[in-house]
Amino acid sequence: MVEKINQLMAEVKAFDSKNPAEIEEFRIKVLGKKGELNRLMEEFKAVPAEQKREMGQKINQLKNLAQERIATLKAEAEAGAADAASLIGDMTRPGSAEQLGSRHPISLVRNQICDIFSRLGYTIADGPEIEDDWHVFSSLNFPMEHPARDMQDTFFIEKNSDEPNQKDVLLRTHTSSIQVRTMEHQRPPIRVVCPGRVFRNEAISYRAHCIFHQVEGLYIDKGVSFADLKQSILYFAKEMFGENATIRMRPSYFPFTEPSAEVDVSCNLCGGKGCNVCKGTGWLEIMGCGMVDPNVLKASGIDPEEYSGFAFGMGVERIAMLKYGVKDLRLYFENDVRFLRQFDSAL
Ligand code: 2NM
Repeated sequence: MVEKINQLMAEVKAFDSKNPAEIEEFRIKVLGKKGELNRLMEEFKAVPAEQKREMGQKINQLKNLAQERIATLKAEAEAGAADAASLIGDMTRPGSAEQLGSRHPISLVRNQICDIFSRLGYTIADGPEIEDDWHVFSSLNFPMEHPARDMQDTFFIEKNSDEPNQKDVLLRTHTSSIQVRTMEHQRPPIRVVCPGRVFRNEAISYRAHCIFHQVEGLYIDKGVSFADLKQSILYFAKEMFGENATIRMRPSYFPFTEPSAEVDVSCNLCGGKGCNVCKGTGWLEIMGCGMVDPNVLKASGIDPEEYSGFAFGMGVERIAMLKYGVKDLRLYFENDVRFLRQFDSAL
């Protein structure tokens, strides 16, 4: 029996585990109801009276040793689990969401404009920001003395002559140059929208910037009329500003269109009654348009006797100001996140 007790003592001392289930298993084996210790207690009954005192002490020693050892191992296992948890965190916790950026309002509105015309069968065309005199001015019926050709209005990169030639290199002042390039390379029917940055030598203020964004459109086919233009623009206005939007056209002048018009949309803020945004008129100017001048068609190799077309152009900053109530155009260029974050739910 002494031998059995000594053997169990050695076993208890040697036992080591960080696994709570293993420790529990060992506890049941030694201290459980049908465990080794209770079996010893059964044997103890048969121990001769003169040995009982010594045996009893030994069994008690074994019991205390086993209880202490198991308690220590259990505490260590728990502490180890807490350490591991603090190291890798609670694996069942939901992950922290990645902070997403938001689209710039100019991109949002530019995409909306392009989408609306895509639904009317227009494709999107692209072109260079650095252009020549021909594609920005001469082919578009701008006379030599036109003020837009002035250094005061246009950023020239190379100004080689005051004669009409292709040597002047400049930053495009409108995206019409893309439409000219389209007409030069494609036969009608042509239906394109041309989004892009344009550059004008202007003093920066809340309503003007030297870099801004345009979307221009061009439709050329046999028998295209002003009525087609009006209906297309009305569709655009309703898609952009809501089903209740109406438009009006005022006669205007552009070198590249004849006749030309300025388009107003009914003010969606006051419903046409007049407010501070529409300055009491009930109308907001949104774009210019007109029938493409026969000289412009001819310059790009399209026969104006066979084909006619309309064109339109709008400033993306202006449309975005009206749509989102932005009061100062400079906000678009400062990239202040407090401004930009307001658009993270807008499409
Ligand atoms: C506008 C207003 C009216 C226009 C004309 C052309 C082209 F290339 F066909 F001649 N492109 N864009 C146009 C016409 C642009 O912007 C206010």
